[in-house]
Amino acid sequence: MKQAYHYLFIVIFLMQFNAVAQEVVEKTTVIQNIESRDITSLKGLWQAIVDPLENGYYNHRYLPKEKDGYFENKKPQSPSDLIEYDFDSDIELMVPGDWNTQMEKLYYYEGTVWYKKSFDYSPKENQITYVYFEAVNYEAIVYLNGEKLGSHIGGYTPFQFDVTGKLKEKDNFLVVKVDNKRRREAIPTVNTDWWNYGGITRSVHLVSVPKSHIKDYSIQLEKNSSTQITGWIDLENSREGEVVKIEIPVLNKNLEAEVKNGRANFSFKAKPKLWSPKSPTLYTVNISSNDDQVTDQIGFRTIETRGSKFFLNGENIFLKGISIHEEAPFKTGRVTSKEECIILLKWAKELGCNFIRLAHYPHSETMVKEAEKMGILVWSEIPVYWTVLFDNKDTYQNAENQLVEMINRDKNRAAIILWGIANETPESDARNEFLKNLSLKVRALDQTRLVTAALDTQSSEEGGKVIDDPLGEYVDVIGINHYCGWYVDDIESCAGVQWKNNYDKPMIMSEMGGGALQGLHGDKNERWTEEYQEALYESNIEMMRNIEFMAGLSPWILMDFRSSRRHLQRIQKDFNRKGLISEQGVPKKAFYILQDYYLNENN
Ligand code: GCB
Repeated sequence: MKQAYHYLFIVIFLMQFNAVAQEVVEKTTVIQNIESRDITSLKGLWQAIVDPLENGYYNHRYLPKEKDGYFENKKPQSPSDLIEYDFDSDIELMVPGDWNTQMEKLYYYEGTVWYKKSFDYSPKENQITYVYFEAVNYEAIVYLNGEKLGSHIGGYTPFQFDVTGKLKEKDNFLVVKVDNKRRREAIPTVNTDWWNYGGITRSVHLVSVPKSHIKDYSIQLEKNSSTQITGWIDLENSREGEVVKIEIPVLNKNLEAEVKNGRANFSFKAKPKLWSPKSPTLYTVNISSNDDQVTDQIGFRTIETRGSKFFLNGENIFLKGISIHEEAPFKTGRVTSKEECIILLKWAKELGCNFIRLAHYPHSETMVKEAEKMGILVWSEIPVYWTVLFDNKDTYQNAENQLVEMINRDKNRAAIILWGIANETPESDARNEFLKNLSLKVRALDQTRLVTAALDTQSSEEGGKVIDDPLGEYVDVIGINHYCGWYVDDIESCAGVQWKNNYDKPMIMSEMGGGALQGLHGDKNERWTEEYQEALYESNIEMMRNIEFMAGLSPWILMDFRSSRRHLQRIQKDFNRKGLISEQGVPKKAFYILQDYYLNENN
């Protein structure tokens, strides 16, 4: 009997384990490169209901509703029916877009909003249809025609659901419960320095693919080689032994690879012109299977470190960067268009950058692709920021999921050289273990890029700073956030600060800076003036000239951005003012100091 219980326990345990594993798979597997697929956009106005008490989800006993939830989109059938919600007579919100900047009453709102979109759709024969979300902040529960499709956690990475056979020719309705409540155990946690924009912040598409289709692929140069291109192609519903073709017309390459267990591996010699900021060459790559075909623009480059230096395609490179939040120029709110991405990137180019740090979460795929076209190297990171619950297993799983989803989406982008796993996390054993595991995860998924983290944990000693955080051991590149002249020390002292590095690895000054209100002028000792920020940049640049292991920098930040920590009405008005450019697109004096450093030094 005891034995039987034991057995039962194991079965239940395995079932549960399986359920968790399936959840993870559901969350992390999306189709690669939707831009090249047959897609129907669901952008535009969606109907919406603001539901702070989650009345559409929980009953009065606080149990999830199995019926009569708002996802049913019910209508009264007779005058006596009681239905206390109605999408048709409620508000409308634009998708993609955050809700905070679309309606005054939603400016500070954090909680649940129900979104609904009705549409007609004629599925093609023998095709699979996915509903694909580029990003929803933070938790999404998705329903189609009243039936739950699934859920997703994490505000900045894509997810999809298979809706084949569930669509009608007329009057489908897709309902999404979006919840951006901050949670202590979440990634990010409750405390950040950026606006918690809620909503379906990036585009939604219906993607139609043949039943047997190219689901995902990886194509890049083999580690340490500039002539061996290697990779794999995953087919969904493939036939064993099916052949896939890889064609790079400009390189005169035409190859075939056989699918085994759903995957075709390949490796071949080629002499591509290497991608670099000076010449961002991208090649058209056509991948085709019996039934499907995908086209991508792919660049090839190598990146490595030797001692404290970076080598791109074997040549030493200094990273002249700037940090960027995904905040729209001129109108603020989340970036929602390619044009907005291009404006931000052009400003970075004008500043003289060859590098950007996309802080503090994965930016849109469009942002990364546009940066790549312009020849800008990218640091991409997940929002493991400040004091997340490092000793909580679910928190770790969530962080790892977001990391996997980020790498999955962008693994073919030559522009990305650095995966950032954390920002300014306080030292502890639990934190070291958590971040060590994330670094191992990156290495298991991608050996061709470098791991980094932004640290604010350097020690002080007489006359200077020492980089000695134990995390230094697990990363390839050490990011240092240091606000000399703003949060610590006087501007005049910055130029004289000496730095030591206990690790023989490159260091990027991943943040430095100070606030200024564009147009406010005065003495260089007066905070918030453009002159103060200018003097701060001059003094910090002097300090950086003396750090011989410094391999790049990404000062904080390109443009002023919204943050609910910034209450000084005279200056901030809910904006972090450390931008080199105001949110209205006007450069401050410090912009030209950094520009001069980038254009006239370190070429
Ligand atoms: C930091 C954070 C960044 C903040 C910045 C600031 O160290 O990494 O997210 O916005 O400082 O302005 O205080």
